[in-house]
Amino acid sequence: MSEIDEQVKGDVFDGGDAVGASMTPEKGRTGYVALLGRPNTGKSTFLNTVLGCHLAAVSSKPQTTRKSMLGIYNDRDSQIIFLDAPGVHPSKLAIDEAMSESVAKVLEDADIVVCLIDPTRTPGEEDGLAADLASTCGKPVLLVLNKNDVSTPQQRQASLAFYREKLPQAEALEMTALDGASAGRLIAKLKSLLPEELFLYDREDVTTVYERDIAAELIREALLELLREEIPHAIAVTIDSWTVSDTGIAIESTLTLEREAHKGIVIGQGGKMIKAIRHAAVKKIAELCQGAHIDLEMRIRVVPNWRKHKQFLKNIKLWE
Ligand SMILES: Nc1nc2c(ncn2[C@@H]2O[C@H](COP(=O)(O)OP(=O)(O)OP(=O)(O)O)[C@@H](O)[C@H]2O)c(=O)[nH]1
Ligand SMILES: [Mg+2]
Repeated sequence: MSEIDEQVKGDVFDGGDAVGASMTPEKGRTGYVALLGRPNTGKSTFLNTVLGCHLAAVSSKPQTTRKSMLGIYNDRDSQIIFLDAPGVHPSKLAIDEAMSESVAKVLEDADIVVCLIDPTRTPGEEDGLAADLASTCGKPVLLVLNKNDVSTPQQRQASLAFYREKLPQAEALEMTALDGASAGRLIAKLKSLLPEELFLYDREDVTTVYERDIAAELIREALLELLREEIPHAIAVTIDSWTVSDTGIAIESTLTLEREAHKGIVIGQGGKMIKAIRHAAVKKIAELCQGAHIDLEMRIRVVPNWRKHKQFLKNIKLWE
């Protein structure tokens, strides 16, 4: 089986047809919508809620999304192509620059920008950066105050006032991304703003990302859930092989750590931690792959300070 055959075998994206070559061209409200915001505002949560499946990694830690992900929302009369961007934050390392480039690309591709705000945190430097990008990208911007379930009216007012300084004309909405009905109101708003055009993707497509790349994200999600502080941020996950057979899917992956000292933490006493990580990751990947049996191998290697090396980031496709 060729590499390409292996990649398209997944149910998530039938990459058989080129974009625009759909066999059943249909028309409706459609366009590209960027999800912009500082880290941890709920961009990926919103994407998962509206797609009705767990494609994007979500965690309570900032900088969960490292690379933009495309998610396609389809309903009877619309197809909204969401671009989930990494959270906007200041650049310190090469990986931050790669993430900033990813955000810039998403804004370039967007017809409408949804700027997600987390009012539970007092606006700070990252909010300033997000507001700057939104106000200078030249695209229509919707300000969306997320986490309505846990924020106070005063917090929402303060956050809105902060963003309105740079985006005085932008329309604002409140939302709870964890709640389908609430997220649905943003969908309705977007539908009212998008033009009527031919759809670019098949109605069944949910994303253009291959299952193996989503699986790498889900392993990262398990790392973020189980490891403390900076450790998960200093790990890169790559999928080395993905073999589908009658008995299930065999996956070989590599966790690249930044320091030898992190090995012991990731493996844990008697291998307890790595077992827990594998268990959590297998559960998430099996769910993604419609309950298939998952045989997951995880190798560990150390590449000192890999987040500072542009060439390494290119090799693992974190820098396009
Ligand atoms: N209470 C509440 N929590 C939310 C809501 N939306 C997201 N969260 C939580 O906020 C945290 C961050 O969510 P993510 O979706 O990973 O945020 P993100 O904006 O994609 O973050 P980055 O990828 O780091 O930029 C997670 O713990 C979510 O469960 C919401 O509407 N209400
Ligand atoms: Mg995210």
